[in-house]
Amino acid sequence: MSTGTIFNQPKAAVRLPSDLIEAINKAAEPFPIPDGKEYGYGTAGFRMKANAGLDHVMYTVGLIAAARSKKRNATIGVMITASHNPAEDNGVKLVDPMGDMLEQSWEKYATTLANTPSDKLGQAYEDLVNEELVDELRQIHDRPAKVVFGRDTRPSGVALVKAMKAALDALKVDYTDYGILTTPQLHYIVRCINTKGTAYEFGEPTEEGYYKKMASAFKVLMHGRSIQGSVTVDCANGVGGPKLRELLKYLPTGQGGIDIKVVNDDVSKPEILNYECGADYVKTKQRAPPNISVGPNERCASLDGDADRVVYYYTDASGNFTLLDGDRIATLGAVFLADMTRTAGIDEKLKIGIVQTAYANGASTEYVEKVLKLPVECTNTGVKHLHHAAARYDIGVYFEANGHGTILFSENAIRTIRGTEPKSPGQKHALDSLSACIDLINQAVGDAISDMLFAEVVLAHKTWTPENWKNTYIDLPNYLRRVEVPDRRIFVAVDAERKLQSPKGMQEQIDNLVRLYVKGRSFVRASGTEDAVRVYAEAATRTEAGKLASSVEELVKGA
Ligand code: NG1
Ligand code: ZN
Repeated sequence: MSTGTIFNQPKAAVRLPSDLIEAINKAAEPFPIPDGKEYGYGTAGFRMKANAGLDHVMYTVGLIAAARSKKRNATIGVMITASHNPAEDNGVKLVDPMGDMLEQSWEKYATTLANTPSDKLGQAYEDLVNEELVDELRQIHDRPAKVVFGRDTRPSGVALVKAMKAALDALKVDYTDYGILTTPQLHYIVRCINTKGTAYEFGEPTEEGYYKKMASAFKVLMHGRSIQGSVTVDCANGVGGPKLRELLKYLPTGQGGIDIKVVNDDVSKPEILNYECGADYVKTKQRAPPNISVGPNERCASLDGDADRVVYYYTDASGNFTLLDGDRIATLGAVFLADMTRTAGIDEKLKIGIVQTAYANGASTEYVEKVLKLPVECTNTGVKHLHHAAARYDIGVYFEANGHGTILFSENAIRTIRGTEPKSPGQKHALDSLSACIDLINQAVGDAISDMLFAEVVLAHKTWTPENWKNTYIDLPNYLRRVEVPDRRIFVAVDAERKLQSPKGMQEQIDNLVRLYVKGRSFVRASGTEDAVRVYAEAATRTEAGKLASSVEELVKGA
């Protein structure tokens, strides 16, 4: 990857003061690119071994965050985390003003600057200024910038913050270090800051504000109801543990309250982060973390290492494990919101839709279309794609099967819910509940803690056990295989990543295999976060799903 390739030569170049260029280069000196290293801003931002040159990336992210802040004339966020990855990894993502992911058109700048050697960064920053921060009055670069950031519990985060601060200091940019936060908390804070004083004020831009907002919405939704039994929450020994414990101080217990048992919340031993626990472990292994012991049919939930994913599960009296994944949370939420809008008498005014990826279980898609009779859409993998699609509905429910997702309410939905005069106590209750959902569900980004509270509320409203929840539809048995190949880039997927365009002829071969199985479905795509290809297969029985997965895996290996 060569440097500066994405920058067009500006007609009338703006020159930054030479002492600023020198300051940028000088401050970058302690963070060189290791020999032969190539970086890329992918679906999960930058992610790698923390000691393999991530400090260089962090420095350049400081430059990008500053430039983006000037461009948007707003506060930009930076979250330092490697989510469900092992403890020795770390990563970083930029957060746009409304608490959403960095606009895709800027990802290439992040990649270019990351791949620029330290002594060329001043020049690369000037190129970026010319590309994006010059208007007729040449004033965009003169705007003040503001950057806020947080990190998960990984010890490497401390040094990474230092590298980024070096860039922000070189540019004399104002910043606030929020210390240790969950990913969704940082997104929440960014959105609060940027909406303060507007008609769309999101909340108090503090951690306490986050807990208070969620807890008061929870109380409204729980009014006169009770949650059956307790829920055991596995926090992956990550940041979700201490933050969930903090939230508990604001939540009611007893009648109308919630009994949360927090487990795997030890953040004092970095090496146990995500180790044999957490949402990713449970979803990929399709079993409970070995150290969780709960009674039959008791609800369990697992968060991932930065608390933006959640999955539920339980084990019945015969010892059968059942996973209630992101597809289940989406359908549970959609059922509830569809019922509530009907009771509130506003269902005609609001369009509800569900957005999934190809990894959604085929049975969930069928359930949404045929039973719930709601529109369902499939997008590329990666929450930014789902988020954009969901934003086109009044109530857009989006979840990846792995438990990452949220529900978006449009301006029209918020106005309708909060502006409709109730004509009966039942209608008033439904409108109040919907209004509280807008606050309980994190509108900025998928949030494990908020999603979990929402799921608990819905189960309480419906007086559903986890078994009732499971019985809404029966998942098709499925396998997700990770296949290492010499070059994953030859696997080009189209049609929301459900079909392969290349290697030539492979899709026809997959189609021929799929035809042999009842309810068979399989697709192949290159991972955006790992150097591997993923094979997904589902079929009517576990044996058949396994056979289909293996035969497609063989095709991929032979490519
Ligand atoms: P890749 O590695 O591109 O499959 C994985 C997840 C995504 C998403 C991203 C970002 C699966 C199959 N893929 O992407 O859903 O969460 O990581 O973390 O779960
Ligand atoms: Zn995560």
